[in-house]
Amino acid sequence: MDDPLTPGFDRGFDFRTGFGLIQADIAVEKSVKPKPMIASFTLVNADDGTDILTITDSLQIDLSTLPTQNLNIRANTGTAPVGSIVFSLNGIRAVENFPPYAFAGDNGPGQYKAINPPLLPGMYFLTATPYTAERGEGEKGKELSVTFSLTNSAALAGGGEPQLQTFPNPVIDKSTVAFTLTKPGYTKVEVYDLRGNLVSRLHNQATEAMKQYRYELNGAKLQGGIYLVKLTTGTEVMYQRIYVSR
Ligand SMILES: [Ca+2]
Repeated sequence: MDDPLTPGFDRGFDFRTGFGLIQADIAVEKSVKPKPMIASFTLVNADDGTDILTITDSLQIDLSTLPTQNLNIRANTGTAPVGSIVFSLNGIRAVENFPPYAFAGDNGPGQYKAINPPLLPGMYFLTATPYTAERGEGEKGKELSVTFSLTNSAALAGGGEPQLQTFPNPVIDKSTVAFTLTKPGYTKVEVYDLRGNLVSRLHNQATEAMKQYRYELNGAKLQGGIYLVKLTTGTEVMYQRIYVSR
């Protein structure tokens, strides 16, 4: 009866029927404004913009079964308007102001950028928090957090190479050195300058396979220039060149 679509609906009080005193349904809708929320996460193919799968909590994803390693993660929102979404993936923060809301950004609907460097096997902690205004400002909505793990059964079966990454690179103040082995064993990860001087030893211990190890590299203590991150296992030596920017 208090429905503006009802024929003869009167916005004021109707002395004849007593109806239409206030538009109660509209008043309630206005006072209980829905908060922005994150409904789900989707792993997307950055090559062709298609959805691969929904990332649910505790999901284990085998990278070798995916159509591409160029991946991005989209946060899907509820029906309430969203001003921005703040992502955190293993502590790496990203803010998206425009849909689609993708961790690594996009050039418009279906044109996703790939997460770079690509995600290595390991455990991931993903949170997205919606806000009513841009840049993570305004009122905070309902966040969604999931934990998922990435594996690579093909690399494990093939005894593939260890993976070593430093990001961001160039290093300005703090960067993360991450690595994953395909075979377990005693492993060292060290940073050298170009004259071969040891600058930092990040890791020196028995190491599990298919587990991502991460270390913080404090570039603020280093002079600007080129350095080498050296990973040494029982059978392999691997280098990554990094640049410390001043
Ligand atoms: Ca976007």
